[in-house]
Amino acid sequence: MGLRKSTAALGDAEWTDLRDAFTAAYRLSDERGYGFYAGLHGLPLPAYCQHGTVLFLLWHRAYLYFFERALTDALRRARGDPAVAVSLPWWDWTSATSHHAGLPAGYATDGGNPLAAGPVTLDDSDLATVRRNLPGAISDGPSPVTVRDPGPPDDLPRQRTVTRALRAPTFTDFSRLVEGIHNSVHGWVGGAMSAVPIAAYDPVFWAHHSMIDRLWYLWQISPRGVNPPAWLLDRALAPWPVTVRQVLDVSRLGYEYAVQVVA
Ligand SMILES: [Cu+2]
Repeated sequence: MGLRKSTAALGDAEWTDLRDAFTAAYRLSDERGYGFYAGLHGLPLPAYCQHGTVLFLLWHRAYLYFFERALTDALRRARGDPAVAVSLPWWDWTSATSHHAGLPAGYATDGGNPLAAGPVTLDDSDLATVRRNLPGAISDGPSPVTVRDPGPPDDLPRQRTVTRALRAPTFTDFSRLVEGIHNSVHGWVGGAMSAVPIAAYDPVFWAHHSMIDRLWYLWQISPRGVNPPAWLLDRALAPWPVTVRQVLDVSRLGYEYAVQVVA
């Protein structure tokens, strides 16, 4: 069972595995690689992501699940070790550390950290579109990477805002509230993360969405947690070969969330 931990709880070996896995995935230019997964969210078209719909949480849970498997596969191939595995950590932007320091230290921009920026592997026409419409989202030059422009750390969402969402009485209410909080963090990170078509090229996208998925899990196991409406349960979550019903139980997907550490 994969254990997704807070970024504040990862040890040195886990950071090394994560960095190596991203690096290995960056190097794959086919459907096993980073560019393929990042691209499914927006550019290159078609965009599959679900925002502003009741499928928001459901689609992104499937997205994280298949991406996490791809990361693990990439690391296994790179190391020649079929036993290694990586789990996506979550970035708790409500924590005291985040409200003081902003982005998790492991994603910080410093010499050659693969988690600081991701390669934006789009063709020339899509790159021109991004540069025209989303200025400041990617770096200049022929091999662009994602850029960030984070806001003041204390502007990140607060625990009381999350607590209010966790009291939502229905799945659709909860989904709508959490998506709003989620949007504010995308905007706070700025740059590529604030633009849906290329947000998933920034490696911190996955830590942010892991936090969102975890909040849904916490709501699911709370007394208020209920399934999405019955009419939704057999909907497919394209392009993933799974239905809504199949992503409801994280233990069935083979992962769980570690208990929060104080940070
Ligand atoms: Cu998002």
